[in-house]
Amino acid sequence: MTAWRLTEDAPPPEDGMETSGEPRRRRSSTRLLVVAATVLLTLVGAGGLAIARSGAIFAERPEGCVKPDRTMQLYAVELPKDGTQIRLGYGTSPQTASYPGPTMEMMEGECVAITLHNLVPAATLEQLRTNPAHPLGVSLHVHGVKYTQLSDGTVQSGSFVPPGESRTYTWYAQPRNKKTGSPGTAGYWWYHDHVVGGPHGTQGLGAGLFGGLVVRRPGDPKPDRTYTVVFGDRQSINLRRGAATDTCDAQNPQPGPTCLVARKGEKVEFIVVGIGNDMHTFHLHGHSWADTRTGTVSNGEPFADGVPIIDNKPLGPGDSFGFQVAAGDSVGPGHWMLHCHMQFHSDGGMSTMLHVLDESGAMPPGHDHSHPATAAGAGATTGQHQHN
Ligand SMILES: [Cu+2]
Repeated sequence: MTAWRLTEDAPPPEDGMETSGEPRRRRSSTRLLVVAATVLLTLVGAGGLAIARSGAIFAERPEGCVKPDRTMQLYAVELPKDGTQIRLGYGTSPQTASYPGPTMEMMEGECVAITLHNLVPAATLEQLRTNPAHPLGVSLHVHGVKYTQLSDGTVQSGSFVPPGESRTYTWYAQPRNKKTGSPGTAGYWWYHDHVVGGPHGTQGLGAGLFGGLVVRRPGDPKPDRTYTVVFGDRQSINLRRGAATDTCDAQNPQPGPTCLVARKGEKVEFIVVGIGNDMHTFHLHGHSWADTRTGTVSNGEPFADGVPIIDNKPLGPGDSFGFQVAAGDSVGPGHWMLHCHMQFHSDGGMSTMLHVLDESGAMPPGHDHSHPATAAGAGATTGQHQHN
């Protein structure tokens, strides 16, 4: 059967932010002075200082971000329940909210202002609240890049969004700086709520308020598509287990949080994140990657034997990493399993598939596939496999 066919034509990775070109160069000493003076003037003259809910005065933007290069809108919404579980998601529009949320992409040197609109009903937030004294709201807390207290996304700093309100968060992808010793911010990161339910956003995270962030350095390899894979509690991948982790339609697979699909040879990027309380190990069948910042080794460079090539990587809560692989490289099209390698986790349903189609976007004959957990319901009987 050749039902598997990817019809859409090389879309941008998810519906995240697109980078707006190369970061500006602004690094002569004279220029630095001017910038420093501008920062001061901006802070003092243009409302660059703001008073948080707590009453403290904080800078609005990190040093180096004179003004945002880009702005974007982000919406926190309530999604249909998963059984009895309340589900929330971030989206660049209320209609496209999902868990994980949109994949964010920045270039080092870029500064982005993200306005978060809280459309989650107060009653829903009340249900998720673990302590009646805790304020109702959602927030945006990010890992890896720079932000001030006003963009911390916590109750303590007053940087959250009550129901029906909006707030702008500023992220700065600080570049490397030899003078200060800054290592830069390029890497694979994530963002999440830090307020829903309690002071650490545990209920918000558990409900779906999280997403991936990649910060690139000029010259980094660009992928053809990006998938964010979040390993969490109760043997979950993106809060789903078993059959629910993979809802690809064989006739018309649409890339998304529950459909990891690519054509052979496409550069597929994974952003892998751990949430919750469990340790995991991330394993992808048939593909391996370099254990470097980008998960790649530069083409044309002599192979560095000091860089391990791996196909399995430990992942603790709050950890994130990423890599790129050429889909089906040397191994061809097929249904390549992606799972947690802690055996009781994979046995419990912590397993999904990367579907690699041929170059024309079709699944070659003989590659029928059914997930064990879907086999009974879907009536499929071929291609069953064990997840371990
Ligand atoms: Cu696991």
